[in-house]
Amino acid sequence: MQLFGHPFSSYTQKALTALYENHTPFEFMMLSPEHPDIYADFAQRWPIRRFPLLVEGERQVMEATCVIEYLDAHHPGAIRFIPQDADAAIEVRMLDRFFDNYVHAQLQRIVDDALRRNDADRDPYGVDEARARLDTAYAWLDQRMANREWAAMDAFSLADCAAAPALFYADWAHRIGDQFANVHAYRQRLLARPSFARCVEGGRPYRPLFPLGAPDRD
Ligand SMILES: N[C@@H](CCC(=O)N[C@@H](CS)C(=O)NCC(=O)O)C(=O)O
Repeated sequence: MQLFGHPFSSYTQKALTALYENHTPFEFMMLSPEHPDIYADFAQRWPIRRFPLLVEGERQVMEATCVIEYLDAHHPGAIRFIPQDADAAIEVRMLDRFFDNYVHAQLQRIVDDALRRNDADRDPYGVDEARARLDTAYAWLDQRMANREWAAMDAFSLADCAAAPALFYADWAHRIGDQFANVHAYRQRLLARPSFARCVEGGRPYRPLFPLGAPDRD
């Protein structure tokens, strides 16, 4: 199996967390200017050019959630990312969507805006909207996590793979308020999880790339 991605990319980290959880063997295909051939292969395989992308034989899987679904179906390990029970699986997928749409996508709007070179291309209205949505998401999550260790079904799952990089970077882009103690505690549990801690270490050398300035913590 090959995983195309970059160690500092949040969605790559989502897939890597699942791979590391079960010690699943794979080859990392580094997408960077130093490896133009790998990037050309990736771009030819997936013209949308969003990573990660998983390749196994003739099969290729786009979208981090689907990569994890694929791993769970074809390379199952001790940690099952999707519960067998249909209702439990719905809850896990629901939380995965929450983290992708209402945390991760909002943080990406803020980061993407900061990456724009020209002030004329900036979208302050959109950034304010993203920040407000993050505050709403933090508040909802804080209540949900009041008596929970993991996001869904009392076990580490796809939802936590989604949560880890989303909350890690969201806090950098739009600080999680001190009043959301349950979200902070959950983020710390995710950072302490060996699989995600490995992702954070892998991305550490690239922190100068963070356009808003990576804070001196984590
Ligand atoms: N919906 C995709 C999002 C992937 C995504 O946005 N990846 C970012 C890196 S974290 C990317 O490919 N950025 C490159 C670009 O926008 O050109 C998923 O879930 O995998």
